[in-house]
Amino acid sequence: MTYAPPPSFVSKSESFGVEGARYRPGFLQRLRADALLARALAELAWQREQLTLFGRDVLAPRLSAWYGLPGASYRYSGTERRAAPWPVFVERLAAEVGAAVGWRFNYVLVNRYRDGQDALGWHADDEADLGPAPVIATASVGGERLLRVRRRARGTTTDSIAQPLAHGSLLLMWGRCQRDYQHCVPRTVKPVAERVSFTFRWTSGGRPAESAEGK
Ligand SMILES: O=C(O)CCC(=O)C(=O)O
Repeated sequence: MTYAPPPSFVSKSESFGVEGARYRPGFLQRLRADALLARALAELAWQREQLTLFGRDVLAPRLSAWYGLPGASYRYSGTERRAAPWPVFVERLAAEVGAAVGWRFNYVLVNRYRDGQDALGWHADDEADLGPAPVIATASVGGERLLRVRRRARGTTTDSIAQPLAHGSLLLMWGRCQRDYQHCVPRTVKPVAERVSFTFRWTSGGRPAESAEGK
């Protein structure tokens, strides 16, 4: 099945110059976004991942947590991340995001940027577990950070597009976006409040009970 965002999402969101990506500010009302941030900071099982970069073990410059449907797992950077059962407030967010974009999600990678020094490097969410044209939706709460997006073929940061990700916003990527582009959340020297992003996906890794198309 070829995915396209529903008209109800398109009418409330904006294009920012990246094919297969749209940005919706104000997806969550302010008080709801405030409460979600507070619960995420207090209740999720944050870990600092160990990554292997250019043959060296380094600690990720951010905290992360993984949740989803029973059995769902996701392999990236050479490691399998099995989802812990999602807490009810995360499951509710998954359902709301899914309803808004017309898709189902069985897995969320949650990233926590404690300050401007926490970041996420250039990458595409193009792992085999996500299929050839992943639908990926990111709800952001907390301090506003820039998402940078660049075409994979060119590969320089100077021609990247910058999209601010505001408190309560939703970013959607689909179709060839992961194949054609990379994205990152760069460090910033600006004073910035703590931020949490919930990146929802459908993974075929592990034993997910149902298929995304059976929605
Ligand atoms: O924190 C963000 O908005 C980006 C998250 C992301 O790129 C990812 O989880 O793959």
